[in-house]
Amino acid sequence: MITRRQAIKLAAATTAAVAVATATPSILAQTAPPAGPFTLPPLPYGYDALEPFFDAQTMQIHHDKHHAAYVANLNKAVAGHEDLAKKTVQELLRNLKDIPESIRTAVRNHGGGHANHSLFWQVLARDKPSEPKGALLDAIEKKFGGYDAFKDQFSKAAAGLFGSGWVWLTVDANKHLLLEITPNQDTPLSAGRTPLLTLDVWEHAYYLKYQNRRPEYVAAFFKIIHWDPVAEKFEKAIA
Ligand code: MN3
Repeated sequence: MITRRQAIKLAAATTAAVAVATATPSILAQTAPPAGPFTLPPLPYGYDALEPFFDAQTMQIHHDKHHAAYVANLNKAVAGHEDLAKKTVQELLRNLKDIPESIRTAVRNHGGGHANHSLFWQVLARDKPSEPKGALLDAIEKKFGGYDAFKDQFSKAAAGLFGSGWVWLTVDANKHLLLEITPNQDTPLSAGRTPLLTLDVWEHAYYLKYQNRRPEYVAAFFKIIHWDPVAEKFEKAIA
């Protein structure tokens, strides 16, 4: 025979068990990110492909954790907005003013994070020509006074960027090259420019290998720029 006290305890335990059982699926449903519409592009090379300049551990965490989180959070932001889900992330970022105010900051931050990293992976490679050529080189010489001068100005911009952000080579509406910096995950796309080349200057991009030595990270970047896709984007932008 159970006492009244035992019966109350049993009832409480049963209620709690039921509450846990019914709560669990809805907690999962809230925390599991929607599978789309945006997806994490695979790295176009192995994690260790850019060693010793960018280390494998940083590449793995940077792509699989940081970039993945921007994609997941972008998907959360656009959930329930069917019209936005049909657009590319670049289209969203080019027209931020058209995004509902309630999710505009989330799209700017996480959409920016997705688009910026997607470009960043594309413009890196080992054992490719270390300098631009052709029409892009001509434009760099005209704008910056030579490739070395460009490299110097870009490196100084990266070293001097306060906090977290990105350094860019872009093309403006008049088809002129620009050197730009943006804070956080902002992108020159939102200012009407076409990004060609970019460098992630968030600490998560270099801290494991370079700690506070950001200039060494920037110097390493210049050894592994893949200029072919940069030149292709330039030629398309000025066509
Ligand atoms: Mn990053």
